[in-house]
Amino acid sequence: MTDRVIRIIGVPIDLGADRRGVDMGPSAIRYAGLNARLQRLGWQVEDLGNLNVPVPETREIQDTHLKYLPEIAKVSAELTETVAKALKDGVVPLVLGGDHSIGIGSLAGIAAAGKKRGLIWFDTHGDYNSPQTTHSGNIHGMPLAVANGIGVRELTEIGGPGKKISEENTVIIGARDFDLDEREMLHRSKITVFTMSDIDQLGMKEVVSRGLEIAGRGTEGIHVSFDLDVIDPSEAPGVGTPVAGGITYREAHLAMELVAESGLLLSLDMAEVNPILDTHNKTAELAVGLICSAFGKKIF
Ligand code: 5AB
Ligand code: MN
Ligand code: MN
Ligand code: MN
Repeated sequence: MTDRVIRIIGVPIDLGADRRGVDMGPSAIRYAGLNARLQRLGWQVEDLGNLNVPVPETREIQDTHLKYLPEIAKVSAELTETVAKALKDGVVPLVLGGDHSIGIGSLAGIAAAGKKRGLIWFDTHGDYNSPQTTHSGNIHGMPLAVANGIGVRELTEIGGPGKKISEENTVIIGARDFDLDEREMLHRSKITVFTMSDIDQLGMKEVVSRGLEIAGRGTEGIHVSFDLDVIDPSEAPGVGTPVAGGITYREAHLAMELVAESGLLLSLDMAEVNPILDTHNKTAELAVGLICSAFGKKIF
């Protein structure tokens, strides 16, 4: 037996995205057998259930540059407290999305718990828009910027003032679709970006090794925020924002296996599973497989 505990926190939110359906992500991931499979790996699992999230039908969009801001700010604040408490309790938070606006609360919670952690953000997208640069007004395109202190105070000050990440220890892996101004802002930041082209040229093993070195340098460990849309839509059709040219099934697993081997992983988000667009829960099952790889599942 082990005293290692994973605390599951479901966040059934799709207010941050235009397309409906990712609010069902936590159910689909649990249905794919998450809890039992983690237990089989020797983990104790505490499932907190889901946070309370309003459905869009009961709300109105007030600001088209920041859709559902008050609702998302409220959910993010609750997630911040829940993640901070998990870390204070000495357990590993596993946050199930929901759209990727969950990254706001995860990262604020880690900061609120006083932890200096590196970050690896697996994503097709930069999620580095501000209310000024966004074309969509969707907050799931903003969480990394918010964590870096860019955006409105209703979001950036959740969990306290100041940046929630250290740019020098932040790495994006798998990027292939930026908005123009977002790209500019990322270039000006100290965040390291490994694009799909870097993965093609260097291979996933080298990219993740470099990413772990950067994220782990001088930190207590790392947080991984995994947006399923980083995987090619042929393998992960059920995602909020599918974009061709993503990483393969095996590259994704290799990445998580290397994360596990590093011993650095302290908390994890799985975001953007969309059961409406999925085929027979394939993407949710992939999400569970990746979570298991990240938490130490070995093939042999
Ligand atoms: B995701 C886009 N950059 O801001 C925007 O899935 C897409 O969490 C954001 O990475 C995608 O709307 C957000 C065009
Ligand atoms: Mn994302
Ligand atoms: Mn994405
Ligand atoms: Mn655009």
